Amino acid sequence: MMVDHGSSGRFAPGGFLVVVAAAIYMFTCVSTASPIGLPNLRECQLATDSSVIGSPFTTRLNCCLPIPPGDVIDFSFQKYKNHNRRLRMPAHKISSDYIAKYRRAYEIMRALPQDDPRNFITQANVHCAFCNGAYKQPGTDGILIQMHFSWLFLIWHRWYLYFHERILGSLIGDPSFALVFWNWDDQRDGGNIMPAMFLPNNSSLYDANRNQANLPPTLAKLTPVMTGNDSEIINQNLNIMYQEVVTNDVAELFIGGPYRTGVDISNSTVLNAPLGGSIENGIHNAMHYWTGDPRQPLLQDMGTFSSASRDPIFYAHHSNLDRLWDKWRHGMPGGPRKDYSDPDFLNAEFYFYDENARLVKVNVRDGLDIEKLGYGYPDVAADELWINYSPLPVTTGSVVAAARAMGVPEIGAFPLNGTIVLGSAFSGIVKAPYRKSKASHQREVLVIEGLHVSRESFVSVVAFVNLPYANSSTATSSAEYVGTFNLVASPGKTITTNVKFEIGDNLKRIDIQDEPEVVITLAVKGTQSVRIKGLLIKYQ
Ligand SMILES: *[C@@H]1O[C@H](CO)[C@@H](O)[C@H](O)[C@H]1NC(C)=O
Ligand SMILES: *[C@@H]1O[C@H](CO)[C@@H](O)[C@H](O)[C@H]1NC(C)=O
Ligand SMILES: *[C@@H]1O[C@H](CO)[C@@H](O)[C@H](O)[C@H]1NC(C)=O
Ligand SMILES: *[C@@H]1O[C@H](CO)[C@@H](O)[C@H](O)[C@H]1NC(C)=O
Ligand SMILES: *[C@@H]1O[C@H](CO)[C@@H](O)[C@H](O)[C@H]1NC(C)=O
Ligand SMILES: *[C@@H]1O[C@H](CO)[C@@H](O)[C@H](O)[C@H]1NC(C)=O
Ligand SMILES: [Cu+2]
Repeated sequence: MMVDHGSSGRFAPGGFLVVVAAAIYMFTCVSTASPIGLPNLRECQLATDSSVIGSPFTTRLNCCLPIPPGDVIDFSFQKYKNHNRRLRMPAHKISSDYIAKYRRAYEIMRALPQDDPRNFITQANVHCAFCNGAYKQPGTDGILIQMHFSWLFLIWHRWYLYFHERILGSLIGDPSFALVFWNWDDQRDGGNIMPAMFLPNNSSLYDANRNQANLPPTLAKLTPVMTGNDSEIINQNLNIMYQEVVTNDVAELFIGGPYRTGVDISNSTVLNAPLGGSIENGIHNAMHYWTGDPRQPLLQDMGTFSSASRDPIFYAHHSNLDRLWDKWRHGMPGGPRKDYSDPDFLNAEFYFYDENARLVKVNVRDGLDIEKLGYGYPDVAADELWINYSPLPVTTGSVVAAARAMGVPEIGAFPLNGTIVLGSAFSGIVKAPYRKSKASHQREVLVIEGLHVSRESFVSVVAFVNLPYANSSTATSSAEYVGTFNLVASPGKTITTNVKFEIGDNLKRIDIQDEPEVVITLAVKGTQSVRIKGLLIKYQ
């Protein structure tokens, strides 16, 4: 049901449908918690994006990985200790010599035999295999492994890039070779366009499957729907960075929620998927969407997980996410922030191929300190622009009374409100708990409960407070903007998850932090129907 807020009045509630909450709320209980372990690589199945009937893409979905001869190696720091430290530079600032070296490394990688684990397509298939359901979680009845939507997202991709970088370096005989990072968050010094090194069509760094409307000088847009002139886009980008990286300062909100053996993320119709963190659900998916080719059914290559890392720009994109995790951890005002210390996080294990084409076993714990892994990032002066961004509100005072008069409904926590189908935008009045109950270490958090999406095409849900007339192209530069949940397409699959955003900082800036109720608006981009079970504001 699509409803245009603009035409039906400033505070119109939007289209929604409350379905009787008769459905039984099902949890898949995991009796003994345990970390995600290593799959049996001999039990591989075709990855499951294949329901796009008639799409030529279906033939590309066997991403089962080769099993090299010899024993699996345990990762050790010792082995890598004497190599040069690898400094990852911003893609828009490296020399032509460096670009030539980079091209050469990818040329050699692309030319390796197909059954070589270091071959470019096999490297890309590692992502497909662990993100599109080729392998099962050990100790379960066939629940698939999924390296997105949880606390494993950042660390798994860090290890993925770590070995990819070592392979490239080894192919050109340069152990100090480092990936570049795509500095799309830089809104001042030229990082926020597609980096020139990936553009020439005669290079190993080129990929034809990109959005041709987003070539330079088009500015990167850190949410999928963004309008305005360049300076407005820059302010929106800065606030998106501020909201995702600065105010979401606890591990669950930034890194993502717990993912343990027995949890099914891959195609969940019941609420047992953890949540992705702000950086994953927000900019990470937004930039996959922005780069992917709208001429392709699933916005390949970057726009869907099974093909994303067939574009060399993928590794530069993820390198910036990795940099921002490190920045979040060590470089924010207010002192260092904490990763998880839960053993089910620290002891999760993954397989990767090393530069000798052998299978290596790594764990989360060993990957948390990039110094120990032998690489690093330079300071980026333009980070200060988003760290110190101070979004101004566009509203004055609470709009709850006016919204109520216009018929905006009260929405409570599940199960009281059942299933709500969001139209193009949905607004509800939500109770805000009394602040005195808040402990100093706690964050005030909006929980979008039981958000359910089928993944036939890209979907985005943009959240605002105190802005009941917002829609998916409303500017994200003001203090009313809370955050965005983006989801790349994966046909045949669904996801049901709670989405959380820190909102205490927003409420203070609007000066409605003591109000007993606030108006929450969820604006939807995309053609898929999006359902939620309830809205809740709490401290955690
Ligand atoms: C590659 O780019 C050049 C311009 O730099 C253009 O003339 C040529 O048609 C392009 N080739 C392909 C295959 O796109
Ligand atoms: C690739 O094309 C560019 C122009 O777009 C040209 O300057 C360069 O020499 C070409 N390189 C090769 C290896 O053909
Ligand atoms: C961009 O738009 C804003 C708001 O409409 C306006 O104030 C500003 O002057 C515009 N800037 C440019 C460079 O056009
Ligand atoms: C549930 O939603 C309805 C609107 O359909 C609203 O009137 C009611 O107050 C809500 N109840 C709770 C407990 O949120
Ligand atoms: C979306 O909201 C903006 C204000 O945030 C308004 O200017 C615009 O007209 C709205 N668009 C639609 C389609 O309602
Ligand atoms: C996902 O789950 C739905 C509902 O249980 C099912 O119909 C569909 O076949 C599943 N898709 C895949 C790819 O397993
Ligand atoms: Cu990924």
